[in-house]
Amino acid sequence: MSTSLERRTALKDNELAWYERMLEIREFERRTNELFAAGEIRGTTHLCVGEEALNLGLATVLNPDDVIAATYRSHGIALAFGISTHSVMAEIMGKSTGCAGGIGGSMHMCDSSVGVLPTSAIIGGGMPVATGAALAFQIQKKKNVAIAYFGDAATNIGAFHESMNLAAIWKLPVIFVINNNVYGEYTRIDLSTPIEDLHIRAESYAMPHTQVDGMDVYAVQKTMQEAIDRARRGDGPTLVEAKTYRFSGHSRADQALYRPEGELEHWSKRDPILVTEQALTKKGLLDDAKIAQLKEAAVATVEAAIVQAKSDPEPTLKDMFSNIYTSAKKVG
Ligand SMILES: Cc1ncc(C[n+]2csc(CCOP(=O)(O)OP(=O)(O)O)c2C)c(N)n1
Ligand SMILES: [Mg+2]
Repeated sequence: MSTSLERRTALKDNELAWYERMLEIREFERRTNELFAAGEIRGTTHLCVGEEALNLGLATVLNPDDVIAATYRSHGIALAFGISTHSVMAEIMGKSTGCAGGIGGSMHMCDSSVGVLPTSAIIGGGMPVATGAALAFQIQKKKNVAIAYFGDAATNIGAFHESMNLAAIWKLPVIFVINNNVYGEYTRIDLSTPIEDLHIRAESYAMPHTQVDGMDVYAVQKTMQEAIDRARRGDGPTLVEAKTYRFSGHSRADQALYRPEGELEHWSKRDPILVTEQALTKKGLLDDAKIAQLKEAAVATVEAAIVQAKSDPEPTLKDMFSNIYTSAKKVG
């Protein structure tokens, strides 16, 4: 079985592998939803369907020793960054073989070998963490960058403004990436936020900013590369707003019946899987037979991960106290 780092490296300059990983994320989310509905997984979950190109766009331009602090909607980030389907599924199922030992669940993905800092359920929680990681890189004179990855609604929270301000004044190597998927929980952006184009908020902090089509992996890569180059040169942070769409409801129980009529259908035409399929077909890298074959392979990969995770052991009671520290010593 390949390591997270190998799975990450396998994406390098391999466009077909980006598409395959997107298919894997899509199928993973489809099956995760089914497993929750069937009561086979406890807790809740937040699907990232529609955000696959953004996930891959980030994973393919960052180096494995760069870091990302993402949110509870990050199964796709975890898979794109290299964590195995089995490890992510086992975590969601609360099994000890999961990437957080089965203690964290759906909202807590992590793997330091590929720079995935623990994802956070607290809105805005990852932004000061990414900013702090960038400060550490700067102090250590390293050329690495940190990504803060968060939703549109999170730009209304204090941590966003505090992190942006500090990053700008200290020229930290951090890129703030808004996944603007139009909704925050059950509320459309126009009901919670007075502007639709969120990147202009960077003006308040004299920070470079831009907007990108988050459904197009190539566009994400290009935009991110510019921001990353700026950060590595020592020229400070950038705010990137990626326009995506949340194809699912907010969390597992939500059917998103509050969507305006036709909105989902409108965005479905820009489905990132479809957009990538069209681009790769045009380049002669895909045809209908190959698409069908790769889709079948994604189904098999995810199914194998589920079968394995189902038979894995649960964490023990003692594991509850592993990795817990008091001020001076490790408890468990
Ligand atoms: C500090 C805090 N406040 C409120 C919540 C409840 N909450 C969970 S998700 C969410 C909406 C976030 O929307 P957005 O930032 O757009 O991210 P998305 O879910 O669309 O990815 C809210 C308010 C929370 N988890 N943390
Ligand atoms: Mg949102």
